[in-house]
Amino acid sequence: MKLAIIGFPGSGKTTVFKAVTDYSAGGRGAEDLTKPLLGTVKIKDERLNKLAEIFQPKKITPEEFVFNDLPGFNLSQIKNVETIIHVIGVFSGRDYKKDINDMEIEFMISDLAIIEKKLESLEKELKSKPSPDKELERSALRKAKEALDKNAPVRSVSFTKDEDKALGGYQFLSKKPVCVVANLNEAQVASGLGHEIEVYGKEHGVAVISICASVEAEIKELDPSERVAFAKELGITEFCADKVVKTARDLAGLMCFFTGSYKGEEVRAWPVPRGSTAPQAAGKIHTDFERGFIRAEIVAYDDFIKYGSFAEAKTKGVLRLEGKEYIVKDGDIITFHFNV
Ligand SMILES: Nc1nc2c(ncn2[C@@H]2O[C@H](COP(=O)(O)OP(=O)(O)OP(=O)(O)O)[C@@H](O)[C@H]2O)c(=O)[nH]1
Ligand SMILES: [Mg+2]
Repeated sequence: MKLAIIGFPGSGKTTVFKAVTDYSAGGRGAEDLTKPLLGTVKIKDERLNKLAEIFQPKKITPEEFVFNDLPGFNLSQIKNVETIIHVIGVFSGRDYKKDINDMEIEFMISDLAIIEKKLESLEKELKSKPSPDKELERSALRKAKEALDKNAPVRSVSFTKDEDKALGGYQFLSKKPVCVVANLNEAQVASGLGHEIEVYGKEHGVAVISICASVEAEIKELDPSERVAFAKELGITEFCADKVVKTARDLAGLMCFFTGSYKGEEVRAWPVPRGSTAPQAAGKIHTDFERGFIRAEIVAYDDFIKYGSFAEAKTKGVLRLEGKEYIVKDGDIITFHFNV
């Protein structure tokens, strides 16, 4: 999954980026501000460690997400990301309600411009050469435009499956999930403003996380062994940076399945969209796995932990053979069989 951190200039995007990702100084030089900073985040998942205790693999590979951070206010480079992180500089006195609203408007203006232009060219095309596909695309675009004209984001529209397909090539910003990160200073955290903003988010259907990014970014600079003690001194019990990542993952509709074998190369968590079929999940590992999919051997996570091995799971009847139609569940441990 790719995520972009955006926000109005000086809102603390780069500070949030440093608090959240494994970025260490030395990536993009401060001199080249036109390029995005790239950083990765490995998802902490206790289940992966438990599986590693059983499998004893050579390495453990968690889910990994890529964040990019763009300087200033820049919407041009976020088209290809799955989830948007919108940082609001509450610490510098920004009005969070206004910023949440204004950013959504920026997304909608950008989408509307694309749609209007496309509709114009589609009208011309359809006049000279009728095509059912293009007609479907036009009606789907009209549906999106209708919402935007009423100040509603594209994500509020319910498209049919076919319409969704027809719009597959578009990357509407107001259709993407947004996680708002309210960047507070320490005094604001102490005053309970973070809680107030999160409540506001709940009431308005916006995912909001409040964070003191400058403090968390500073903690990140410390040696891992010192981090917890230092955080405790400051009264921080939970790193909000982790919450940002987990929330973004949920918003993107992702879950994960695991692969591994006893004393094997690696035990690994693979992120896939909820509702993925077994072949689609196999395709995450390799396109050959999807193309030549035969069947999948599956043990649910809890069953596997309970019985401690594939052999024992099989004896107890909880190792299942599933075919092409199987919908993968979060935590499934899967061995794919394929033929190419
Ligand atoms: N007091 C306080 N200052 C912060 C906080 N977060 C960021 N800042 C400061 O605000 C300034 C801007 O922070 P950045 O993280 O560079 O903001 P940005 O959004 O990346 O800025 P641009 O990329 O230039 O748009 C810096 O001087 C930060 O030290 C915070 O939580 N509290
Ligand atoms: Mg920046």
